[in-house]
Amino acid sequence: MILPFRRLQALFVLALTFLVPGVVAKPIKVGFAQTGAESAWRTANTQSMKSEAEKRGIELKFADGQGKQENQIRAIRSFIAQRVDAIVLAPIVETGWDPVLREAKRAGIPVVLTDRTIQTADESLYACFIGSDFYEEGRMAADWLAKKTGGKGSIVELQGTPGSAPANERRRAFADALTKHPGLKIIDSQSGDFRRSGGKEVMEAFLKKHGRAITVVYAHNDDMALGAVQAIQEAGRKPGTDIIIVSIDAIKEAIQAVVDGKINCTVECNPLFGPKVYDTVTRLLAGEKVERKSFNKDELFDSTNAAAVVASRQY
Ligand code: GZL
Repeated sequence: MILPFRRLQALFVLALTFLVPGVVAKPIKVGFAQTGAESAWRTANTQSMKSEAEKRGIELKFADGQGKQENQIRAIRSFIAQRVDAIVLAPIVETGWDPVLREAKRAGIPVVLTDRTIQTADESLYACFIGSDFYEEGRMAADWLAKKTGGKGSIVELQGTPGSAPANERRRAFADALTKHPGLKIIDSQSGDFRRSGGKEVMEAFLKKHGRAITVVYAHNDDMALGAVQAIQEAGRKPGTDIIIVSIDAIKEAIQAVVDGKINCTVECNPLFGPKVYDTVTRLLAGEKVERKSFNKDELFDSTNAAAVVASRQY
């Protein structure tokens, strides 16, 4: 296997640091293009990436995409110009990445996708994906709901960011699972963009439009679920009792809401994978082969287990 020049260069420096006393390895330089700061999950993910880089002495160039793909593309071009050793990308949406990832490939800079996946015909444009299995999360949420409701209910769905892998997969998985339960129907579905304010506003509109017909909320993330809790309370109804709420992320505030009976179930989507990302980057730069897809372990929290874990939750 012929390694690209930059990889050989990195290996040469690495060898030098072991063979020649006093020669110190230059820190790995990583460019990280984050989606934005739309939710508590995202804040925890950013914190994990920043604190772990600091702990390992990795020079992290951090770019906040502020919710826009063009900002992330601009950041990747800047990382290429700065000749970083590796690029980490949490792609806000699934499509439109090939041109800029081809530029990174031409520059010999490996790209690691974290958190969200992309759609591309050219699988060589990125080295690997590290994140959660969104389809499995949607399936777990639907199966839990079917058991909780005996397979009956009128559901309003709060979707995540349009075009994003988590929104697409969580919606598809939930709908697929519901085909086994004809008594469970999605009566309305709209994006709250993974934001608490978005969840509240969309839920207020749903309550005005459907009133007491709504018996279930399925939120693609906890921030929107917590916004919906607020809207339901302001409408004089009891979240978690009058309306069952099923969500995803398992942020600490949502698990506390499960303990308080305001949210009924949240499926974990662990954001604390900074260590796994940098382990993978280090192995890539050493010329090692890495797993193409590495899924984080996610579990489900409801009234049977939330109280036991809430105090120890790290995000
Ligand atoms: C999932 C992540 C989603 C979270 C949201 O891995 O992409 O984006 O579920 C976050 O909270 O905004």
